[in-house]
Amino acid sequence: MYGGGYVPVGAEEPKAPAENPELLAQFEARIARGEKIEPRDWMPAAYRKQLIRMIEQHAHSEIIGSLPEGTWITRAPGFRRKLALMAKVQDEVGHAQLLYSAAETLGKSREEMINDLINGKSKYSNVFNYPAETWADVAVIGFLIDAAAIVNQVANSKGSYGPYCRALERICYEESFHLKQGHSVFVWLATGTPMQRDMLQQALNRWWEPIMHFFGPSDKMSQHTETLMRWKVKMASNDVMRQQFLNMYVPKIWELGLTLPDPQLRKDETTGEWLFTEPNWDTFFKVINGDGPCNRERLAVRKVAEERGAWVRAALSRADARFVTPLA
Ligand code: BYC
Repeated sequence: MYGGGYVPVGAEEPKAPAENPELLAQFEARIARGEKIEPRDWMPAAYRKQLIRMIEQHAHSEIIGSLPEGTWITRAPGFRRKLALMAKVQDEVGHAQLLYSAAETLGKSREEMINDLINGKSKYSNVFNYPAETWADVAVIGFLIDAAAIVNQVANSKGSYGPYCRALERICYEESFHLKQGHSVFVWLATGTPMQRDMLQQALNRWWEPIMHFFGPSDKMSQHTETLMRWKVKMASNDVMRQQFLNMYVPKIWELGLTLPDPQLRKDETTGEWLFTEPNWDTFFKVINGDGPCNRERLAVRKVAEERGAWVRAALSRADARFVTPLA
């Protein structure tokens, strides 16, 4: 039995009816036992809505995330780098496919999700609203943004909603190859000529704040963490994931003799906590609400892709007989 209906983003939201307390208690007991919730199981309307929001944003992030690196496929330095980057970008689009399918199990159609992306109603990850100015940006994205995504996705793949967790498990396998690809380019540049090192250092300086933003606002500002963690959609808070990332990757960056643009950044050896300058959250909110350096360009590219692909979708769905060759 489906619990609660899907309310389109932006639609006048009817006041949610109180959930049946007995069903709610059974649902929460299943989650506490570590069971997976499947699409046809009863679920509270708020759980469904939160999952759609989060999985949809994740799917959009994969599809828009393929754009900054995608601009380097034609300019990759060498054939092997080009092949690897092409395969990586293709994987990211494949992740979007998996995630849109997972979100569809909750009742929102792919068409509605894509429309909400193009119209700017749905969000996607802040980091993809910045340009990839040099080849070193590809190294930073492939190494550090994929690493940040893995920290988030490995945790959430142990969550409660079956289709999302299964998609995340598969995505994490592929992301770990992406991380190796990014790490290989990163180390190559870090150990290259002074000009290559300098290009990498500059890319790192540009990307550091967006990467700190990637995990979401600090826990005291986060709107959804408490509910999502209670229902095991999110398995760690934004601050905990940020700390995990710093702990795993700052030493790897410093080891290569590179610096990070934060004079406060250090590990407090007594608590094990990383101390850092609070990133500018006004900038973050501006970027995720449509006013970053590349938001308009990213959505415009997506819109053109949708328009140009319309005939393919029509042919595949057999909605337009003109494009379908009858089988012999
Ligand atoms: N960017 O209450 P909070 C990849 C929004 S792609 C934009 O803490 P929550 C890759 C948040 O939506 C993988 N918006 O939110 C691809 C909320 O606004 P709304 C990307 C953000 O959901 C290509 C508001 O801020 N990963 O790997 O509890 C190449 C308050 O935040 C962001 C995912 O998408 C952000 N960074 O936690 C290379 C992971 N952070 O919706 C690599 C899936 C927060 O109320 N998502 N907001 O208007 C998540 O795990 C969680 O949604 C977050 C945020 C941890 C990001």
